[in-house]
Amino acid sequence: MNSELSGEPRHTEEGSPVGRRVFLGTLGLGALGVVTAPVLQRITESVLGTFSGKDPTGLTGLLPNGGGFRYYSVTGSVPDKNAGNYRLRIGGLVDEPRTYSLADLRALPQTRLVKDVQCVTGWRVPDTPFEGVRLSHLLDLAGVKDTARAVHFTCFDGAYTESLTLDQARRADVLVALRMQDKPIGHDHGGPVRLYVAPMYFYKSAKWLSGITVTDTVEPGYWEKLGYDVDAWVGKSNGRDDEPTS
Ligand SMILES: Nc1nc2c(c(=O)[nH]1)N[C@H]1C(S)=C(S)[C@@H](COP(=O)(O)O)O[C@H]1N2
Ligand SMILES: [Mo]
Repeated sequence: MNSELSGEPRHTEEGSPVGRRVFLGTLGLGALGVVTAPVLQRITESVLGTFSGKDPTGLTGLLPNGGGFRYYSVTGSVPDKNAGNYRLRIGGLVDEPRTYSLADLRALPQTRLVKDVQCVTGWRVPDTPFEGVRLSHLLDLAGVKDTARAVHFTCFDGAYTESLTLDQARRADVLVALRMQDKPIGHDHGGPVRLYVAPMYFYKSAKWLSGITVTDTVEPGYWEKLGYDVDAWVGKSNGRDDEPTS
């Protein structure tokens, strides 16, 4: 969130865009100095490492509207998790809270979806395969209580959060994804497990997923507390019909 590249432009409640610099102005300069360098380094590494295969310049991910994915993280560094130490906890308003290892998740029925990825900042990657366990299946296995209305997601970066209404969470095109682009999800894309909310802007697809908590009200996620829509249907929210601002 401390650089122009890792964050998202924000909107006021009235819908008018607020530049990232304005937001940075609310942070202490000390924090800015400490955090900016690793974040930028991370992005550079990610762009050069992950995307150089598709783009010989290695710079596509830095360009507005360029092809391919961009690396996003609201934190400067994220721990690596693998089949040995990854855990996903499901709790809250459920009959049987439980913890899944990566092997547990792999043993459940897998669903593959191929759709377009759309970030609210404008970049888009068509026809991207995601594969994993339907969130609805995990909710059924846990046994959702009658009072439940929403689902909250936490991440092992220690900062990012997301939310869905229970109805949204039960859609067949919402996955706890183990694979992306027909391979295991790499660290930079939120591996080993990320959420994939196909019908919504990509900010809903929380990377480095570590917790699923069933709740009685929607608790807004990281960007949603900063003005993004909780209901992030592609094409219907977040000022996508507004004039471009840059
Ligand atoms: N944990 C976490 N998940 C996240 C984000 C983030 O900063 N942290 N950014 C979101 C946004 S805005 C986008 S566009 C996508 C980017 O995914 P990618 O890095 O695989 O391209 O992740 C989403 N999930
Ligand atoms: Mo995004």
